[in-house]
Amino acid sequence: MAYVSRTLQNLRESFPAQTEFYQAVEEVLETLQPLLDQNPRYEEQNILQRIIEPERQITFRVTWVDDNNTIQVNRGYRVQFNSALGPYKGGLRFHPTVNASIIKFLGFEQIFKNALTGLAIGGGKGGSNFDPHGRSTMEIMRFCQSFMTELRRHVGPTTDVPAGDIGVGTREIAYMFGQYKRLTKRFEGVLTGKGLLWGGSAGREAATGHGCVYFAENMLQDRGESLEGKDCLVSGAGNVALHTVEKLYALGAKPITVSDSRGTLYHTEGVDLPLVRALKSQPNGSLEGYLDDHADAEYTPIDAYPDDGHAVWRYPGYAAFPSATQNELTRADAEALVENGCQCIAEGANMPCEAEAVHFLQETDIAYGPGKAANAGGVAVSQLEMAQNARMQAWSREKVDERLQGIMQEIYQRASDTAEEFGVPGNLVVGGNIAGFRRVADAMIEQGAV
Ligand code: NDP
Ligand code: 2IT
Repeated sequence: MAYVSRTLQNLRESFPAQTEFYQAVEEVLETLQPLLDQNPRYEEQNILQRIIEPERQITFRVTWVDDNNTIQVNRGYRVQFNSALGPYKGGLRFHPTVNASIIKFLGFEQIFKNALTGLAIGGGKGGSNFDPHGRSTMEIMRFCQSFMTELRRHVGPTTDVPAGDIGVGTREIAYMFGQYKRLTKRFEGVLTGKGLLWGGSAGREAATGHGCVYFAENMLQDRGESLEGKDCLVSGAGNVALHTVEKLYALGAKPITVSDSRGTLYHTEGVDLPLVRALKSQPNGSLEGYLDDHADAEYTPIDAYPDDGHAVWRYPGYAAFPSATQNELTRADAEALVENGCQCIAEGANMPCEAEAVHFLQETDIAYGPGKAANAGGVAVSQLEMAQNARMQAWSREKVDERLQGIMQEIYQRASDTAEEFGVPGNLVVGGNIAGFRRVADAMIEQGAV
């Protein structure tokens, strides 16, 4: 049996319940055949089996006391997936759906995304099944402190440097940093996404969303197009989504949707960003309240398409920015987007398109920027934060933004040139995967069987 199918079959048999992890691995491996054919040493060195096996996986108990003095228990994770290119780097997710499959899929994607940035960072991911929704600030603080009490044994500025992801923003990073410092007596760059007063980088919070829009502009520029004056569909209403909306406005585009775990908001005039921010900054804030200020907007509850798909992708728009979560865009959604004239999809979220949607999109001539390339701006600016911390410097917002624009352009160029090299011009799934994989695999081979 061929190397790729053998590896996938082994993986499926080893972890039959880890469907998201399997999906992420299959999506990468199924694009590598032309590279493997060209370079038999990847099989000789058994790189596929080595690269899908995390170097280390840590699971731990997180015990904390809630506001009713009840003892709560959650599960904590850190998967240190691959350190061929640098210290493990990747976010922490706090969401009730977090399990080993989710963290492994995110860690696996992170390896190739980080490699594509061209920077010296390995891949890792972590988090907990803790649900921050409806929790008080004090509960969040106690949870973060307990989480870091264990995590600190495994992280460090040249070992493993976590950051945010779903449910983890500047506030959570701050509480974890405080606890790390208390336990270790070390004020150092062990986390990124820190506050600007204590070692954070200007522009990190906005970097994923802004970078994703820059990536879309790069794809479109090559086709003689741009986002200016165009209607855009954005899903999610968190860090990535709202900074995407912000940058779209800055470039003269019109974002007409946002969404969250309860529903989709559509406003043909363009979403009112300050109002969305105000609604979402309330504990458990809902987008439905938007209609009180804008009666001409439309709100659709999340379960409007119970069988297949999501309301947000059924509106006509020139470009789509899935920025909420994995598998939020089905094949039926992708078909609807294309049918309605969508020309560009840039993934702010990790693996937002189901496998069938990815396959379908590659057969169309839509400009499709997979997450490993399009949302790499966040982790890239995280690495700039590490560099600033190491030199005890703080760069201006303008300098960071300039670097971010340059990095997003380089990522696009790398993915696009590699697609061309392997005879599939414009296919950034193939180009991105091969370019990222080749860098990691070559470093692994040089470092020997470790
Ligand atoms: P946030 O927690 O700030 O926002 C997440 C948003 O997505 C919220 O609006 C949330 O809804 C919604 N959402 C989460 N889970 C679901 C779900 N199961 N169904 C529907 N909606 C959901 O997270 P981020 O913006 O940081 O992350 C969004 C995506 O971007 C994730 O895929 C993440 O992995 C990816 N990403 C993030 C980076 C970063 O720097 N933060 C970097 C690269 C990628 P609600 O408000 O109701 O909870
Ligand atoms: O998915 C991602 O790239 C992130 N959540 C950001 C990782 C980081 O270390 O900044």
